[in-house]
Amino acid sequence: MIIHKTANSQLISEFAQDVRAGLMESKKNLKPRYLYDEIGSLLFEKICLQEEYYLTRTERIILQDFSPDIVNMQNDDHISILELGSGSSDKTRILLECFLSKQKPLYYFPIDVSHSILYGTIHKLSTDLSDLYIKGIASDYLEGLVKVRDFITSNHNLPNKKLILFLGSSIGNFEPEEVVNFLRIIKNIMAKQDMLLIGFDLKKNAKTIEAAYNDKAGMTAKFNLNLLRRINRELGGDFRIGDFEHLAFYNENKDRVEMHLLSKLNQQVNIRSISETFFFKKNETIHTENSYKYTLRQISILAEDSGFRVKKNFTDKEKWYDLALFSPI
Ligand code: AVJ
Repeated sequence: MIIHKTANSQLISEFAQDVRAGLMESKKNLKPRYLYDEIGSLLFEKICLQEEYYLTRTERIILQDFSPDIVNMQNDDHISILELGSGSSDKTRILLECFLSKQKPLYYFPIDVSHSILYGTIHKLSTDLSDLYIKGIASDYLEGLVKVRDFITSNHNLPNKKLILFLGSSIGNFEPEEVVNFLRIIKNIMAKQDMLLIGFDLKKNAKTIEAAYNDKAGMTAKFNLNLLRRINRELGGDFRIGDFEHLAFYNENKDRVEMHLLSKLNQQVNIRSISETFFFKKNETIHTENSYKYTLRQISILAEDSGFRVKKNFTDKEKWYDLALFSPI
């Protein structure tokens, strides 16, 4: 945890700082990464099981259908697999098993900010898949990538060709002005023969998209509202959860789903650890997440803008979701 010293000499966390800054803005907002405390991560896993949340299910189908093709596109070269934000590695397993049918041993480097999730994943995968060597890296994406790259270059017995996975449409959380920069940094860490496989949620009718973020079981609502509970737990907030509601809609002009927490009434909220009081008007919202949706054309432009070309798109029959294989140019 990064600790900052404030003017009045209180020690407050980065989370506290970001909450204060986000709630002081004229359009109140909180960063999506704070949705994922332990409870939030469990709720997200439940979202992935909901009928309306087509993203996970569709990505799994694409991996089942096309893993052999993805493996074949590596031309029998031995590769090491790196994964950004591996989470439970549930779907990745399909691809890992497919690689294992062609190359043994296989080296897999999951990178995830959560120690506890990594630990569970490593344990499970290594008991189930012999011939899979796993080295988990608990850090954020780019720091983890550099670490793994350096590890691979200094160990001559490891395949130095890399396939980097970035699944689950996590790229959708990046703002358009950030995403090119992020991909360029990844490109600079890659060698010419390496490849990058990215999961993109594709544009489709608004109803289908909105249903995915408003599931009937209320998991997405719980996930979103948990952010307020987290502020109450960790920062001594006094949010009355029942006085806020989950709001998610597709903003077609901006190609994104927006998730907000809406104040049902005029109210004020105190947050003890930062000694602040925030005022909410009736229907005012806290913007908690954007989830961008792409067209195949936008994906190809994004690739070019960041120094890649799309080697191949793997989509489902309905073209709801795309796994794009990028290669550096
Ligand atoms: C993990 C960012 C891909 O945007 O669909 C799911 C997060 N938010 N339901 C997404 C999320 C609400 C998810 N990503």
